[in-house]
Amino acid sequence: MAIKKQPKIKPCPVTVSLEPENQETPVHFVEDWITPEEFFYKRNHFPYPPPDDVPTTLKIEGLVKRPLVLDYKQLLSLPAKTLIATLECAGNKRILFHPRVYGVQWQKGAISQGIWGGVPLYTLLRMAGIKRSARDIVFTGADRGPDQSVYERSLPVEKAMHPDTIVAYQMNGGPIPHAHGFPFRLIVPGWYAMASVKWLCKITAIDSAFEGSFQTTDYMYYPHADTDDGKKPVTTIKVNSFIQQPQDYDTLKKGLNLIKGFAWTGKGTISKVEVSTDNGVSWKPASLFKSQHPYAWTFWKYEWQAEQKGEFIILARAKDSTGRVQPMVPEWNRKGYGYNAITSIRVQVK
Ligand SMILES: Nc1nc2c(c(=O)[nH]1)N[C@H]1C(S)=C(S)[C@@H](COP(=O)(O)O)O[C@H]1N2
Ligand SMILES: [Mo]
Repeated sequence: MAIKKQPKIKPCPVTVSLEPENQETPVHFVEDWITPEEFFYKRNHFPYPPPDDVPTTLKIEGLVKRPLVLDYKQLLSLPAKTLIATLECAGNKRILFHPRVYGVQWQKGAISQGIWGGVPLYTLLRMAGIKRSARDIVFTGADRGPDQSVYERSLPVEKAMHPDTIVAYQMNGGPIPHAHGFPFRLIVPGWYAMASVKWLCKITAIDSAFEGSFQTTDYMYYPHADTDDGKKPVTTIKVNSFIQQPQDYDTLKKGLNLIKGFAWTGKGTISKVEVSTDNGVSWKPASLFKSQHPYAWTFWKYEWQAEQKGEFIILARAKDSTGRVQPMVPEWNRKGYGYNAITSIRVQVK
């Protein structure tokens, strides 16, 4: 009897919550630079906006000389730019904080990478004639909370005018899927992904610091449990890494074992990844596989000759070209953002 060809077995997203939909990428099993839509993590504060409620036009108003309303075709006719950028939720790895913190209990998969195509935001702001008095640019999504609250975030003018901050209308070569913000979403490479507003329908230039709740209450680092002293906004992605293989508490055989993963940063590029197989006593450099794209993650691998049986703690520590290094101890904060302590797993060699 002929052996039937097996269908290709695929990973699937890891569900964190369904209403609203929050799902992780199966990060141990992504081998590509580009995360396909079916595995792309999803992070939503509100239910999805019904597709018919999402405007098909983008408004640009506030402190501009020529307020604009642009449709899909008009946006497509403007000079476009394509970039590969990592999106990482500021709450990625929240579950690892000690003491534990409240919020969506993300493990290590609130991170994905897409090819984003669209128009640099500065092109639109110049077309509209942004005024000198503008200080913050506010981005409004079309999704609504139960009390009609809105998802809004701002960028300071300098970051808004950065040539790589784009209003995207393409993800991975096609129109942006509804869950990821069709028709338009902001992409802010290098910043945690709360900045990349989905279902973008309005851009407003204002002359003061924006004070919406997703900017002043959420997405702030609160270093203390019971006071707001020392609070700071969450912005740039910290240097970080992930071990894809082996997995935590795997059992390995004596001999050659491949340790691999990826590393990323929101500032500069990854310059080094070091691996320790003795809980930090000694460190060896991993081989890096860098993308041409400055905002893409870097794959790394290290071949470990496991000579002895026993239990081992394997660590990975990434450095970036600006000199930032993953710390041994994460910066604990009450809302659990920006966890980037040295990546650690435990394995048994039999
Ligand atoms: N309009 C809108 N934009 C949003 C959000 C949202 O809830 N509503 N969530 C933000 C957060 S916190 C993250 S991490 C990313 C998630 O993008 P994704 O679902 O495409 O992966 O979108 C950001 N943009
Ligand atoms: Mo997020």
